[in-house]
Amino acid sequence: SIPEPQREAWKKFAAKGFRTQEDFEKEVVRHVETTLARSMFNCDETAAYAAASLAFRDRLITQWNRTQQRQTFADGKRVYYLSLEFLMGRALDNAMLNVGLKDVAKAGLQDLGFRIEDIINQEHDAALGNGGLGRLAACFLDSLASLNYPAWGYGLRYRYGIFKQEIVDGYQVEVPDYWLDFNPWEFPRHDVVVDIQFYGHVRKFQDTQGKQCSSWEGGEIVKAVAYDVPIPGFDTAATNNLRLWSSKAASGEFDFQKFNSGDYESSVADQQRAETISAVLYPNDNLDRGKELRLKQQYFWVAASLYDIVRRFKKSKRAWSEFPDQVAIQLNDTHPTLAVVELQRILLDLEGLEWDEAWSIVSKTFGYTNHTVLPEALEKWSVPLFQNLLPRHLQIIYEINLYFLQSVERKFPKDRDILARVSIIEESQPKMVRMAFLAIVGSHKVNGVAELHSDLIKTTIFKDFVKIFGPDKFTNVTNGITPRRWLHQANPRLSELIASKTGGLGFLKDLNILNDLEKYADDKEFKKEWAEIKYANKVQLAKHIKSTTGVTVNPSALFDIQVKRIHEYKRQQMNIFGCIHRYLTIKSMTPEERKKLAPRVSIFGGKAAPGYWMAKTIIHLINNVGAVINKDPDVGDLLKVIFLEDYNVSKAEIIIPASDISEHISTAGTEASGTSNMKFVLNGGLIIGTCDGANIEITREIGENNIFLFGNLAEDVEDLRHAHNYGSHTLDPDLAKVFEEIKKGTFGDAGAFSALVGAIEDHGDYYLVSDDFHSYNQTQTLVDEAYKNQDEWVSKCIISVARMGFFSSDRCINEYAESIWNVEPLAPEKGETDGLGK
Ligand code: GL9
Repeated sequence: SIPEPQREAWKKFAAKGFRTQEDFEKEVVRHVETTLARSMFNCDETAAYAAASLAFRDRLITQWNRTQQRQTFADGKRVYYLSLEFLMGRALDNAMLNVGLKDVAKAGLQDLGFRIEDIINQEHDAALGNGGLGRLAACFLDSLASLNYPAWGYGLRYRYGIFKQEIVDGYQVEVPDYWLDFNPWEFPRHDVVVDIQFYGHVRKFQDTQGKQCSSWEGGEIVKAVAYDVPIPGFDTAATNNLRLWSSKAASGEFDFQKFNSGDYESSVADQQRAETISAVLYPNDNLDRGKELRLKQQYFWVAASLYDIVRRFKKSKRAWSEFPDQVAIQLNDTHPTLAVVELQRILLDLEGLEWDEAWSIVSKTFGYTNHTVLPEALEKWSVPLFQNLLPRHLQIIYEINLYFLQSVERKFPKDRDILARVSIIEESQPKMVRMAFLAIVGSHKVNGVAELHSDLIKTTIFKDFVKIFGPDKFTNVTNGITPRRWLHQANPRLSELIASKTGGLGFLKDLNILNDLEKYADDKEFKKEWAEIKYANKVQLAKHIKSTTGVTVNPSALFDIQVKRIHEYKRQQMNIFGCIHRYLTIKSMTPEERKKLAPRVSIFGGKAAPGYWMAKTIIHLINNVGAVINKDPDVGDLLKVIFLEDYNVSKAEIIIPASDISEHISTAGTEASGTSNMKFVLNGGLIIGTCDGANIEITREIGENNIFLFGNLAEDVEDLRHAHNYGSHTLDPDLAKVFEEIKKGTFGDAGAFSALVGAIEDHGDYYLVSDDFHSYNQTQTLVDEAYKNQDEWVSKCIISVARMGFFSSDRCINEYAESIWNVEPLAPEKGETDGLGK
């Protein structure tokens, strides 16, 4: 630290960050000319994007520094959100809006010869996530900063994010997403480097007091280098940190000896192997594949993050027993569960605490969020793989399990079966470590992400643990979304209209203010403006559709949208079968009858995991159906079927504000929450959905007159499945007609779709497509009817938006803070804000 007498000089020159348009332009030009070494003669939009981003980054880092200083001085509890995925999307627009200087930037860029929209569109999405789980983490970071919570995110800096999807001849093709070519939003911290150990063996020894000790030795070392991404809060100077770890070979160099002796290939192999750890995001959604490299990623990230957290704690010179008062760590799904074991290892082997003392600290520190009940998604790691990669951790897991099972035995001495059911080690061939069980045993709270889901985990997959630990350990925190990105940024017109009626942008900080809109639900003038905004958003999407698919769609038609990862449980197949059913109905009508129909555009988007063949077949079918229907002159505007390529966060920002109806039609009990359902309603679209996930709470909030629910209930799913397998399974007659048409080859080679049809016809229809098909179509007919009455439709939309306050991720984060983390916000002081021109 700088000595007192010199601090005045520092204060005088302390970075402030721009505040006026003139200062912004000055910063942009300076970055173009110095940082980028360009001039006004070769400054294209890419360079202007880079310079504008750097100007904002400078500002954010100033705020970041102050926030960190303030938090360090306050010396209070911090939250650490550990997530393997952060699906951030673009940063520039978000930074401009959160800092509150978008207008300044717009005018400044215009003065320098650029349109702000073009500049924003230069940015590559930061796509370090698969879907809902990763985007939830991103919304949480926004809320944590906006609410002034002292919080850090920890993740991996993948060189390749989720792949880009191209559609070639109707098939999905995956293209690597190399996004780091130029990323102005990160700060490499080459001084924050952690050595991470793998493999090796455990040495047992007695210390000088005769105590039995263990030491993990040998193996190999990989370096973790920190990259920091500033996370600005909305309308606050608080700027939090997302720290992403990148892997590097320990030597940092390739082997010159091998190189000189002509062994060129293996000379760089070590380096490459080390860098492989953080190279790619695994592209699976709701699926565990048990690959060694994935376990390596998990340990690498967890060990680096814990080292960092423990180092920060140790600076405060507190007693270890105070660790849980200073540190709350949230496990986003089971991916970071090794953190439980790693902290126990640090306390036991490195800090010399006794087992019980260490374990009491560990189990007060962690909270675990479960995001799915799908059995194929529950992580398990093979014991032999573990033994080889992390020998000491496996020992500790066995010990945790031993003490846990002993306590269970004491509690249920007569129940022998329970031990096998709840053991962290599954007695299979090979044995497996059940990560969810480890996470439950190692955490003080376990939560699901919507009411139904939180009930389901208590009554199904974690039932025994409720008996063991009592019901209070299990809780619900219904997911939320940030209204900053998903209303203000994605739908600026609607945001402005709402602001004009609710007294400014306050609703973005307290979303319950939306309630004020309800009194305009019958206001003619307001409804007109509302409808015009929806139409303008649809025109914008229609343009996007035209430019990417070549298909012309009518913006006056009902836009029916289903965008999300492609998965059988989400039932995009039911939607496309419904489109075929609609098509057949249209074909069978007289021209007079057709005139009475409401024109519809069915829009799909989403990626299939590269190894998920059935999901890829669904994409193929959607494209083939579109190719037939879209050029059938009998159909015209009455039905168009569109598949939008490469669905991602920035496309979602265009797509979501343009929906009239969106589909959230998972088999009841399978979608833990869903979050796009919330985004669509918040943007003035209605939804058609099953009684699943957060749909249920959305219904409770907005009222059942404002949502189109259909289908079987979660409580009936098991019986229906049983009946399919052991009773007689008759196909819904309309679905049978759809299948006939597919088999005739109307949509191309029928063989290509036989597995899709067969799963329903012959293999038990696990996702209950046939059971729900009739009520689905009937409900779609109700949607058609309702849409014809535009006046009533718009009122429903307004009322729904007015009642969506509950689904802000701010509410959600406050619930975590109060009921799980026990942390308080730490607001910036006035001066901190003033100095930055807010
Ligand atoms: C998910 C659930 O499937 C969603 O229903 C839930 O809304 C989110 C966030 O809680 O978590 N769990 C999960 O593994 N994914 C989810 O979206 N998958 C992906 O993120 C791809």
